[in-house]
Amino acid sequence: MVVLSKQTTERYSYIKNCNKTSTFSTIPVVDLSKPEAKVTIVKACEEFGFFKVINHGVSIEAILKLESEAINFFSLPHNQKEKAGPPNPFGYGNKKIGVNGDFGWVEYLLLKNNQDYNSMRLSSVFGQTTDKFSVLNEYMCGVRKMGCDILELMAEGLNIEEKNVFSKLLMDKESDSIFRLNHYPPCPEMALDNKNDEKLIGFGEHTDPQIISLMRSNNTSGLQICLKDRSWVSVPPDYNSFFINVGDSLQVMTNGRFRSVRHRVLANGSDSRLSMIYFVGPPLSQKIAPLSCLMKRNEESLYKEFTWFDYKKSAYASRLADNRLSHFERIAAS
Ligand code: GA4
Repeated sequence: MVVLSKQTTERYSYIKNCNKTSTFSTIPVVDLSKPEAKVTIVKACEEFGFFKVINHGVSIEAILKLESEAINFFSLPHNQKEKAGPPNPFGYGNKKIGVNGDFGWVEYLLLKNNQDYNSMRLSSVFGQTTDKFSVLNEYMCGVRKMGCDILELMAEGLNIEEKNVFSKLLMDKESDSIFRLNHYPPCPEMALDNKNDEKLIGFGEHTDPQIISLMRSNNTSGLQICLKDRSWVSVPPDYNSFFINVGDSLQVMTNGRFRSVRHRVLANGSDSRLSMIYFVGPPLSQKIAPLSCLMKRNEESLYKEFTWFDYKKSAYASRLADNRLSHFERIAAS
């Protein structure tokens, strides 16, 4: 349960005019088993920075086993979960997101792409048990494989000769990928307050700093994405599929051709939402810059040179809703 004190309730944000938000009915669906997948991926990344994946190849058993472990973890008494906190940046977090004053109606576990580290970080809650971590490992391996397939299709769709130009960043043993479990408990206040057309924020609007994010949730709604015209649309949940976000780093690597999608999660009055997100991050020393093979003649980079380490450092010093890429934009000399 998310425990709220009077002091923290005051720091929550609400969104007005929520009943006017429409449902995203034209969400691009990529069937990974179809030959047109690469074309659909590129179009979706250009238009929305977001798409849904079916026939993803991740074992449903692995998904359900991890979901059930996550439910068990979030059902533990608060003081037990706190033993795995605070998130520094890994570990258990409750309401507080990052270290710069963001709050949400959410509790979460942030984990590394390294099972030894994860079992050590959670040992005060789980002791030396290994079965929970093999469930996590199985899920992460399956999702990594899907991520690799998607990134290869992306390169093919962009007509890049080096098919693994993106996927090698995920498969590198130094890859700085991370994993997040988010639990949004039902918010009783929302159930009462619906008539006010105002919603409490579960996770505030932001873009992901990484390359892509691979998200699976249960069947509870809440996710919204921001379209090019700045309107917000609700994404209908689908527990059989994965949802993919383009992150800031991929926007840079494609020199702005792909769109890093702004998204948020609204709290729900009656149902609890559980999401699991694998954020594909490159090695810390990786230079993040537009790929030369994608640049047209005389096209200039929209961004200054930086490494993933530089970007991550700057991102973690920012507020959730900030436009993090603006510090790295190159202002064209007039
Ligand atoms: C957004 C994407 C991932 O969830 C995350 C988040 C991170 C955190 O929760 O600690 C950040 C946020 C995210 C971007 C700006 C900073 C850092 C919270 C925050 C205010 C794990 C990530 O990598 O960046």
